[in-house]
Amino acid sequence: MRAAILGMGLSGLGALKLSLLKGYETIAIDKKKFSELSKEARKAIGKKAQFFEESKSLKILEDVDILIVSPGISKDNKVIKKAKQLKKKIISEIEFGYLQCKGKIVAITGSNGKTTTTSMVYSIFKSHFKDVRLGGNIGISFSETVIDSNENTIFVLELSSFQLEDIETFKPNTAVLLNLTPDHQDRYERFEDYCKAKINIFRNQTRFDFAVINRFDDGIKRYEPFIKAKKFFFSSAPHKCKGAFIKGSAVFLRKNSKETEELFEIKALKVKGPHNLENAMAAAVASYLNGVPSEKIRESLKTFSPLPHRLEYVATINGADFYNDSKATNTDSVKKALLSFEKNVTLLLGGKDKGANFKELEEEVLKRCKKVICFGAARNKVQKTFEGKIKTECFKTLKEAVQNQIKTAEKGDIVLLSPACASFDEFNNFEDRGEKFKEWILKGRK
Ligand code: UMA
Ligand code: ADP
Repeated sequence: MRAAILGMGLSGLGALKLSLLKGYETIAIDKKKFSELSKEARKAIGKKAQFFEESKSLKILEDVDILIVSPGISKDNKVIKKAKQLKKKIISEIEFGYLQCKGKIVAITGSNGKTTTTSMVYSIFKSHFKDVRLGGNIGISFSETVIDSNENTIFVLELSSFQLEDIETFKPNTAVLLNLTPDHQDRYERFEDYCKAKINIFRNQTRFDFAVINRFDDGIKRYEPFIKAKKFFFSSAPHKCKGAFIKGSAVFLRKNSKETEELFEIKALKVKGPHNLENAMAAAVASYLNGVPSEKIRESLKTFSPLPHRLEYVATINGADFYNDSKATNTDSVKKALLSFEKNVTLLLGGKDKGANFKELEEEVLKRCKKVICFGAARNKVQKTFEGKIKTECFKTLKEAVQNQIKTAEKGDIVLLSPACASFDEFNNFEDRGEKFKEWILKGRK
């Protein structure tokens, strides 16, 4: 078997290691030069695999049996086009990992809350199962986690729309869909195309599998009839379906029409906001369906701390609380951040526009904010949206915007970086943006 792997980032590297382990003759391809690849990628390729720069790889494709593609690579890529022309089998890295995987899979997707919910499920599972692996869009390639696994391994996977787009046989035993709201408008022409990619998570499931679904998400509703797996729901709004619901101050699980069981006290959660409560409900249902006892679900959720860059409290300066929500790169996550505060919010919006419609934020902004700070490459588009409706201020960089807030924020203010944009205009990624934001604030506090 001769496998070519396109993209030598995290996914490609995982696929390369797995391919070599299977004894395949392996060819690594990337648009970068060999010397520009990560140290780990260069080491893994070593003498065991061949490496070709993208532009020089077209000829070698004639002799390969399969092309394994990384999720971030566009369908217009010339290697993919050539492989198609040659009628070669093209599969995604997730599919490749799945073909070698013997264990049970819990896969989590949605527009927002994936990393939080996946981390919750992982921490619950670790309290109960021996061999649990975390992977997918969370920064660890699925293929890499498959190495050394067996039929007793349980995989907890965060999956993006990019990773679900091209699956063929991938079938999680439990699939969780948190919500469907606009994101990645720069990759998908229509919202429907993006939704279809996400819904693929249920595609190969049968009635012996489980689907865990948000009961009242407008985006999800129309796809529900196509789901063949056993459906369990969650919602903070009242419902009578099987799954997680709220009664009084606690979350309960309805197992069937007769039997319910208390899962956890809402107050016991350390994570903030109604969206995080729903993430915890989804994680609890997925855990119950996989046989974790409710005491262990309760204990793990109680100790689960908010992840960095997701509505993360940073510091209080002159009585104003500063929050880092750098991971909020679409309008729905910003809406959820705003819903977590009553009033007096100074909202920092901007960065690299992903094609968002900032007008979607208007209702909550007008209800809860005292001003909008527009920064970065998208600052003019943000300002145009809110000008004349609420006070706006404009800064070329996030640093200038933050330094101004450190000087001017008043007691009782909530200064919230929840940008609704990607970070790449000024930063390497959302983590870099969040770390710098925190650093400037902590320095400014002294
Ligand atoms: N490359 C080419 N040709 C191209 C384009 C890229 O050779 O035309 C090469 C690049 O030079 C680079 C590699 O491909 O070496 C990058 O591949 P990739 O973009 O697929 O990224 P990976 O490093 O493999 O990381 C991917 C996910 N990234 C994307 O989907 C963009 C990671 O999610 C994931 O953690 C990782 O696989 C392991 O599963 C990150 C992400 O940003 C967190 N995801 C997006 C999001 O959350 O919004 C979807
Ligand atoms: P993802 O991995 O889907 O990007 P994260 O858990 O990293 O999700 O959170 C990303 C952003 O979305 C953060 O700003 C977070 O506060 C917000 N968020 C988390 N859960 C939800 C949810 N269920 N609905 C909407 N926004 C959410």
